[in-house]
Amino acid sequence: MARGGLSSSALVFLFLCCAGFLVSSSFAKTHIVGGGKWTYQTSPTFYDDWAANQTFEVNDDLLFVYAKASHNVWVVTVADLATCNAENSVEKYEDANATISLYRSGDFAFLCEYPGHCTQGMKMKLTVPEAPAGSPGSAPAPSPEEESAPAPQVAPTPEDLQSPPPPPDSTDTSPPEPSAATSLPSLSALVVGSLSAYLAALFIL
Ligand SMILES: *[C@@H]1O[C@H](CO)[C@@H](O)[C@H](O)[C@H]1NC(C)=O
Ligand SMILES: *[C@@H]1O[C@H](CO)[C@@H](O)[C@H](O)[C@H]1NC(C)=O
Ligand SMILES: [Cu+2]
Repeated sequence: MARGGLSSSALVFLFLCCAGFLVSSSFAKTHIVGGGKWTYQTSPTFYDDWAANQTFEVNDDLLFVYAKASHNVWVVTVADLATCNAENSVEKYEDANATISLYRSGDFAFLCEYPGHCTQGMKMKLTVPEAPAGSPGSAPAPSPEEESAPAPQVAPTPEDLQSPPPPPDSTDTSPPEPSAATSLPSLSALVVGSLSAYLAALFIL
């Protein structure tokens, strides 16, 4: 009994840490812009294309990876982005590896303000969809054909579905998929699961 105590509490600790990490990470994600570096691109839509492939939610973060004094990130309007006009920007990130919060739904536009960099592909616009109102009832079951969340983005292509489709009966035990669009069902399942595991472990102790 006493010998088993240590390993059981260690197990509970590990489990709670793990569950806490998953819960927090399912609330706000950090998207590494372009999947790597914020730098020159041959295609002027390189970062737009990357963004169109992401599932953004309000309060997610963007991480721009670049070295200070090589590039920067200035926040502009979509209209100014079209002409690479930085002069109206009031939000300017100059330090390395800028983290920028997508604190609201709607359009965001970013460019590198160094001369010529925007026209060499260092620009990006994206849209954060509105959070579904009354989330519990809004997006309980992911439909197999496409996401049901209101997403004014480009239509998903077949290649978008990189993970196997969810089982048709999505009741309790959906796996905590970090990139899944609907985090709420799996989140509550996770909370319930970790609570019951915790109680079970207490009982064993
Ligand atoms: C979007 O994601 C799919 C699946 O991972 C990938 O094949 C495709 O190249 C991506 N498109 C862009 C523009 O990144
Ligand atoms: C920025 O991020 C890159 C990639 O993670 C890392 O190699 C670099 O050291 C970071 N720079 C700073 C100043 O944190
Ligand atoms: Cu630049």
